Amino acid sequence: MAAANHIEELYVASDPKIKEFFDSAPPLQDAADIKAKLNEFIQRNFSTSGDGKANRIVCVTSGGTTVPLEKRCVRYIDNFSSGHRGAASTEYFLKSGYSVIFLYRRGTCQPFCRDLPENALLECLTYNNGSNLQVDQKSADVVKRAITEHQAAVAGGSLLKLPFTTIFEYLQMLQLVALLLRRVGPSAMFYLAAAVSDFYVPWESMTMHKIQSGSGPLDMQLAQVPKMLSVVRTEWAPLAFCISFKLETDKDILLEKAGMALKKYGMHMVVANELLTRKEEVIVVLLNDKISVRREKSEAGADVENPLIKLIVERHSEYITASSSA
Ligand code: 9Z3
Repeated sequence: MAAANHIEELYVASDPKIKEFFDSAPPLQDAADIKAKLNEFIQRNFSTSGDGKANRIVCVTSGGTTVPLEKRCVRYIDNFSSGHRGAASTEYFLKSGYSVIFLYRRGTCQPFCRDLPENALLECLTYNNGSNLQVDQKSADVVKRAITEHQAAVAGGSLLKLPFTTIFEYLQMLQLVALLLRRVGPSAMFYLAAAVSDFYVPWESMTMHKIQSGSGPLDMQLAQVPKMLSVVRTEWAPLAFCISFKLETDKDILLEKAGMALKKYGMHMVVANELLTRKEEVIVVLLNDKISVRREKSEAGADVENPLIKLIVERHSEYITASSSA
């Protein structure tokens, strides 16, 4: 039996494939709590009388979604995304005066922690019997920067972090965010950097228990995940500025596919990137232009997200101005 959509009072989607996806998805845990947090965050950071960057809210999605193979999930399909793009971009949006809803995959890279070693607790702290815990001298600068900048964002109430794991959680949360950000109009932005699964096992056709290995080769049919990009644009938050990402491993088809996504889903920008060079260069595809954005190699610690977010903030400003005079 199909599970009821837990956010039915907000439900909007006229495409039957999308409706079917949400109707059959397992209900999002803590939906009421997530909704309350979002409402409180939007109320704090957006006022209809305000203008300027301080009144803008961006939803940054980050990391990859999983596809469970069993309801009591032992195995799942995953993807490579580290969440670095989303975490770095969040930092630059915050520095540009935006409030950020950081919708991220549990366990992936976090804003302000990018420069810390993977095992920061054990590698950055020292403890000699009887003395206090101390930050190792060689890690002091990077730890101070991470803590100060993170505390500033948290104290200012401009960063809301919401974790997801599965494709079901991600799309339900994206829907919730989009429907609630609708009232922010053109000052809202979607920066959809999460690597979203293209195929999934529908909940109702998924086995409850661990798939047994004794039954020979695994033969499973995966359904296509319906594309939610156009529904964000046309139904959930039609006035928001929308940026999606296109990832390919073959550069010959990258720009063509990015151009197709721009038109098909009505995106304002598509950021095209190749797997192996994604930290060096991205190409921003617009209706009448393609702009290459590169990391400034001569600057220590420079990353491609810095010039990318500058460009996006400029274009978002133009979009807000054009929307208010329309
Ligand atoms: C991206 O293309 C991101 O830039 C990366 C970032 C996932 C490559 P990392 O997390 O990598 O820093 O390691 N994200 C979107 C990929 C995606 O799933 N796009 C869909 C598609 O290509 C459209 S929504 O069809």
